[in-house]
Amino acid sequence: MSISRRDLVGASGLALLGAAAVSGRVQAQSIPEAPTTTANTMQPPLYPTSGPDYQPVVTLNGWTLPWRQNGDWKEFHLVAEPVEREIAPGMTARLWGYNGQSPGPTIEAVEGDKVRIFVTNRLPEHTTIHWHGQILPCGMDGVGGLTQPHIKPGKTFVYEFQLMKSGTFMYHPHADEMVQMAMGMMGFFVVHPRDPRQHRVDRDFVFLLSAYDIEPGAYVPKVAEMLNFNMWTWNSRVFPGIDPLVVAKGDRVRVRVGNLTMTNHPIHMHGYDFEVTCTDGGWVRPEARWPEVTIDIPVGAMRAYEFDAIHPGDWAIHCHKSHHTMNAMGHGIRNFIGVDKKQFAGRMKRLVPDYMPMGSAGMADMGEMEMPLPDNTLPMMTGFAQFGAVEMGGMFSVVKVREGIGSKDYRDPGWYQHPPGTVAWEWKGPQPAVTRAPTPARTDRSGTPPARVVKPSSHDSHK
Ligand SMILES: [Cu+2]
Repeated sequence: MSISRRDLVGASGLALLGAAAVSGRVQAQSIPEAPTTTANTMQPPLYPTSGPDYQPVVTLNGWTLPWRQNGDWKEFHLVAEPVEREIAPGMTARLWGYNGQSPGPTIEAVEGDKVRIFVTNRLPEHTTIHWHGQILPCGMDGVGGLTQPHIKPGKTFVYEFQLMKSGTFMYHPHADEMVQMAMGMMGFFVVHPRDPRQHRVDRDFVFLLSAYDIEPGAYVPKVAEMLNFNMWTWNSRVFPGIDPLVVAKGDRVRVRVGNLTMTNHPIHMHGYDFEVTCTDGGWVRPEARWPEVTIDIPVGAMRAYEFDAIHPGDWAIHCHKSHHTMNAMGHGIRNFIGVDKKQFAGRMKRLVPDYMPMGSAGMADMGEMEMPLPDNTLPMMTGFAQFGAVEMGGMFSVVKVREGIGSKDYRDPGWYQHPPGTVAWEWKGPQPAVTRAPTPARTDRSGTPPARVVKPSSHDSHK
């Protein structure tokens, strides 16, 4: 089938965007530089120096992609490439990402902006980028094979579209998607309102939920994976490697969470109730909001919630699936609660001098113990705070609300100094008497008590 000149004009998106949004192809004469970073701590927000004012977002353990203005267009350059990401101190993963990191840098722009995004492929296989949630010409939607040819290794493609609405969006490949997302290819795309007074907040945090299957001791995730992920990350980091969310008392705060894992995550924040104000579909009308303390983030979706930071403290924020606040563990671990392993341990130590019996009372001892682990492996749960071991891993961090933090200051203020008399305290008086519940009657395997309980008879006692 031959393509006529008229078809090419029709494909440039004029019908949707109107006469003002002419194709910028002729202006795209050089590729802007592709900034890159390997820093794994939060980089300072990128305040706008021209155009409409906005409160920039901060990306946990990440950064915002600088752009250059070229005529009417904001030009960005993403490079898809293999990266090394420290998941937390003690473990590095070999992932795929953008501009030196997984996830890629956050793209920030303003409603109405025309953006031109150069995408260079330095992966060993082809890729594309889909702009999740954006309203754009179909040919810019980034679905390999369906809306564009794939970007072959070594090639650069150009995406051009106008940002039709403000909100929170994501970007990720739509080519060999299961593999490329399981390797860490994703990023946030935040569009600020043109009117800076709309939806204004004082702090605006973004992070993406991603999951990996990395065998203890390995560096590269398994990609032929459907459900068995063992690293549950925010921006490809796990606790205690996740930045705290530092907030000044009195701030209006927004937290935007996108989920590109293969399961849902109920994100729970302590100390506050809050409301969802935005999804990847757009802003939620005030009369349609309801209070929550846990927000389920479905697969392939974003939720932004807001609160007024009026309660100072160190407030936990975490996924409420308790196995998502743990790192890789042996799936074959049996439940030894209630089992006395002392005798067994003595015999094991003759064979294996380092043997440590664990788990007879629960697994909390694993949070405190520095066990020998294979190289490049994190403990199943770890992290310390001012009162001891936190016994967490994976999707866990702390919202640190403090008085007197500067409006542009995101540095960790340390642990919260609790006012005297406001911390749970140990009872030192007489201990309560231990009363035991009566032992229930024996039951058979079906759970129903035997029809007749045989009592020892005088006949039996003579045997
Ligand atoms: Cu989760």
